Amino acid sequence: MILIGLGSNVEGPWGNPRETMLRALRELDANGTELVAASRLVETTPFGKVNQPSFVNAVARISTVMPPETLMHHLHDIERRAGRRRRLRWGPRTLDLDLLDYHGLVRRGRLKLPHPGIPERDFWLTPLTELVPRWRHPVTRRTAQQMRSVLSGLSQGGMVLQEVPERES
Ligand code: PH2
Ligand code: MG
Ligand code: MG
Repeated sequence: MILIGLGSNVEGPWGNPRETMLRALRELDANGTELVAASRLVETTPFGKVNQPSFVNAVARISTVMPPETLMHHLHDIERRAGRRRRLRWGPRTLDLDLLDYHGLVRRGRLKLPHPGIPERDFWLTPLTELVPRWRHPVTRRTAQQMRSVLSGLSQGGMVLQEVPERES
C-alpha cells in the first residue's frame, strides 16, 4: 500500500489548515492518484520546532501506478499549488505531503523509504493506528500501535525510569 502523511499549520490560498487538508485529500483523488481511504483530521502539537501554530494532520492511503520519484514530484506540485514557499526545516507550512510507505519499499538516498520519521511522530502514528491497524513498518515489522507504545514509554522519561546501578566504593 501507499501511505501519505498530510500536515498543515498556516493559512494559504486554499484556506485555513483544515480547509487546506480537505482540499489536499481531494487533490489526492485526481490526476493519476486515487484516494483509497483517509484517517480523520487530528489537531496536534508542533514537533521539533515547538514555537509555531498547532498542526492539523492526517494520513491517507492512495493508489497510483506512478513510481516513487514521480509521485514525490506530484506531491510537491500539490504543495506548491497550496501555497508552500519557504522550506524552513520543521517550520510552519501551508501544506506538507510526505511519502511514508510505498508498497513496503526500503531504500536510502535522497528519497528515503519508509519515511525515517515514522517511529517518533505520534502525529502520524495515531492516524495510522486508526486507518491501517494491520499495517507494519516495513523494516521493524511493528504496527503503528506498537510504535506508539514505544514512544509513550520513552516520553515517561528515561531519567525517571532508568535504574541507576549501585556504585562500588
Ligand atoms: N511536521 C513537521 C515538523 N513538526 N509537528 C506536527 N505536529 N505535525 C507535523 O506535520 C509536523 C510537525 C515537519 O514536516
Ligand atoms: Mg514533514
Ligand atoms: Mg515534507
